[in-house]
Amino acid sequence: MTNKFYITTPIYYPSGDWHIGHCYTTVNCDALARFYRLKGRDVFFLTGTDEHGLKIETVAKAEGVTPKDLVDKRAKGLSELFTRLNISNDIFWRTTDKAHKRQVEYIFTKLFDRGEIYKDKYEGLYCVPCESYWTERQAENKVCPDCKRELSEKSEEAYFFRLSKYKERLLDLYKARPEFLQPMTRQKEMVGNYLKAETEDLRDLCVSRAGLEWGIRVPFDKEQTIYVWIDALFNYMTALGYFECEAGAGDNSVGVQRDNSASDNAASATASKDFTNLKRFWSGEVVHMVAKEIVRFHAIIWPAMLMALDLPLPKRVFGHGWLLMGDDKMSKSKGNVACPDYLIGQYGVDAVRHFLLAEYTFGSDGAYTEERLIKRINTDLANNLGNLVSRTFAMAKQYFGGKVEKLEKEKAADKAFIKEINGLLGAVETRLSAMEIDKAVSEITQLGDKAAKYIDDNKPWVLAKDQKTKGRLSVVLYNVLECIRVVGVLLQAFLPQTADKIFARFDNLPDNLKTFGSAKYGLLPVGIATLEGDTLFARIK
Ligand code: ME8
Repeated sequence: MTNKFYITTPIYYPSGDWHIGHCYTTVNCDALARFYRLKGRDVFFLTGTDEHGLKIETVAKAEGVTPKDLVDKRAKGLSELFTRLNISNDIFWRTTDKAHKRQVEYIFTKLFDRGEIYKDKYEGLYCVPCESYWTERQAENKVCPDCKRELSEKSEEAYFFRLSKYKERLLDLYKARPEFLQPMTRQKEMVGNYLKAETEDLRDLCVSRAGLEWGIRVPFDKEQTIYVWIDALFNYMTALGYFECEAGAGDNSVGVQRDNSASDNAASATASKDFTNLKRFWSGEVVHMVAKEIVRFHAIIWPAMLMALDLPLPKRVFGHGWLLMGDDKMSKSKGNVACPDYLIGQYGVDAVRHFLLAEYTFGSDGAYTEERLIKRINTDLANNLGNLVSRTFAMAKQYFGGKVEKLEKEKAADKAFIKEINGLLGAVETRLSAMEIDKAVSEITQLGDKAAKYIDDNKPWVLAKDQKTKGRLSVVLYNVLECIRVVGVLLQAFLPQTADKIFARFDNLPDNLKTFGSAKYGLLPVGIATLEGDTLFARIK
């Protein structure tokens, strides 16, 4: 398996307030990025903003600012929100970046030169908010199949991409590499609705708009602006500087400043990456995480464009479900959103992260309510994890003066519990490779439950009553402390702040006992001090 792992969120439209839907995808990608980094893989994690198009122009006009001012402000807001959420992205990529623009112009010209793009006249039904054309058959009652808003008639000269040509190759792709598009339900939707639709054939795609100010112009026809989705999809490669040499930037590096903010048009990136080698991430394991409404763009249009350029395809597109408000998708254009900053302020970063990771079956829709969030925090974090840590460290203090002890060997009766501790990393990894992110997290909370049961079964408070069972008492506590340390090791991928708080309860825990290699029983040194600390998660009333 390749060591390079490149994971992307969609690049988000800065056309409205950011909400927990955007955080949902990003936190889940963050868990994967962190997990594989801790596994020792070379990871690149992209998120960012998709800043061109009519929608942005319209919002800017309504707010009385320039599109550039609008996107600068909103991109900064999102990048700062992600910092507050402890997102470990390596880059915050923006499509108004000069390096992106230069590469998109180059790609469009190359597709035209290859005959993959041609000029023609377009007449059809258009959805302004989604920036998509629909046919009469697709759009019943002239309503957009995606956002359910009214479509308008539009006729224009435009450039077209020969999408229809790729129908068979896309079907072959799904057949040969079923992992390319997951979950399988999305694959069935793509085949049934677009690739083998009973009603009509896959049609060529209109890839430019006349008279749109805010976008990247077609380099050889300045009246035309490149369709925002083409501009946006290629961000996954322009961020790696993939076309920089060919586009004439003169070297193989990303043509961006590398500071850590998105305040101007700089991309944020971690200083440790070897930037001259970024391009190579495209030949590693590439995973695009998106929600289901944009699967069509990522699993049909995107691979077809890559095929047209004879470029390697991503390994996997995963289309997760929606957070709903009632029965409706939570969405900025509908305004029915939950505000991440309010939730972070109210419940804390890791509580919000945990909710977004654990509450919903990854891949399916789920309704959002604050009550659900509170219940999830109380069950998994306050009652399970928080309680386990408080109880165990309190007993270590009470019975052994705050020191790790192990006065005898473990017994045969401990084997099952130790096996669970040793199996945690593997169980989590298996879940993650199947994109069962919620289940990966529940492997950890389930181990917390097992530890609580182990304590109840072994009754340390009874063992403590008799000097003769002090040795056994030390083993029982040692086993649970080891379980907590191993849980901390795994939590670094999901709840990094909580992992640090757990580690801080052991005095000067060596760094080598925080690595994935140390996620096994028996490494915690005897004699290390156990410290007092605040409750990890308070119960919410
Ligand atoms: O589509 N539930 O941007 P966008 C779950 N710019 N996820 C949600 C969500 C919800 N209710 N609401 C939003 C775009 N998301 C394009 C993408 S990519 C080349 C261009 C998340 O701001 C989810 O990841 O509309 C969804 O696909 C994305 O935000 C849509 O973001």
